[in-house]
Amino acid sequence: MAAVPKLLVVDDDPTLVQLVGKMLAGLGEIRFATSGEAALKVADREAPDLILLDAQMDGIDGFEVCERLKLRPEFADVPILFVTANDDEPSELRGFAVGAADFIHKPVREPLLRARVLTHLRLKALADELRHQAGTDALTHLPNRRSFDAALAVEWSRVMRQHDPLCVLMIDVDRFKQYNDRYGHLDGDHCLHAVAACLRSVLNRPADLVARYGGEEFAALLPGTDLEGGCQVAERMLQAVLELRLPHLDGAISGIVSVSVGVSCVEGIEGQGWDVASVSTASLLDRADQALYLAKARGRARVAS
Ligand code: GH3
Ligand code: MG
Ligand code: MG
Ligand code: MG
Repeated sequence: MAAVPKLLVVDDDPTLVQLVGKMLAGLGEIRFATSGEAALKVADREAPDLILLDAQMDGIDGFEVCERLKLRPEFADVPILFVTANDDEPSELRGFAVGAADFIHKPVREPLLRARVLTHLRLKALADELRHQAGTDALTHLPNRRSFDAALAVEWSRVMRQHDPLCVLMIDVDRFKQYNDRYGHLDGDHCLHAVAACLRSVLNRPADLVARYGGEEFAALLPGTDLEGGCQVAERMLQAVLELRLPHLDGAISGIVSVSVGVSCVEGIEGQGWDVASVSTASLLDRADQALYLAKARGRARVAS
């Protein structure tokens, strides 16, 4: 969540939208919508941290807006507070059933509105922090394997829809067991931290991702990149790690830390659609692993595909 949270206020009565907006002054950046249709559009564009939603509206009503947003993973943690004139049990139950976090009754009273909004913003910040921590490796601050697998699943569905190429790199520090044996685990940790930052610095497209896949192994995901492009990125990573010149007397080359990189790619074959044997995330990862094994077997500190 950004330092200043975004709040979306939805009501088909423009006067009420303005009034509620005034009552929320200072709690965040406020966006407005005066219909369900507009609410869905603004929510999509602005990624709000909290939504105040009128239940009764013509067209798409609040219940439907809530239900539609809650079907999407990116809105799972966004609190939706219904603002409603009727406090009958069935409609409140219906609201909770479609994912409402809370109910606020009209006429809206400022102190209670602010207290409720503040409480839900605190919970949202906590949820964001937990989600971030669950997806981040504590030592290197890179995304962890869980994040990588989730990103791979998202990119995979795009590949199947749009027939864009997708590249995976497996990057493994050479002779790292000997590094720990000679320099100790603490220096080993520092080394992994430095290599991680270096790998990340090589990537320059916003959609590219490098994660700590496990131990001294990293994995990169390069959407829209073919095998040739992936091999170029892999070479840049290899060179960048060498340029760190981290001493490793038992290393694979020249007394410095190096990595080996395996590259695999999925690309549609022109006129034939997909190469069926390679069409799964498991086989994509498996082929990157096999390429990495090849790079190791050929002497390490190199790229193989
Ligand atoms: P290769 O060149 O074939 O990759 O050899 P290697 O020694 O790098 O491979 P191996 O899999 O035998 O050893 C990996 C080592 O990485 C062993 C393990 O102790 C070390 N390692 C894994 N995670 C960490 C970590 O978080 N910190 C430190 N210091 N060492 C780690
Ligand atoms: Mg209304
Ligand atoms: Mg290794
Ligand atoms: Mg390894």
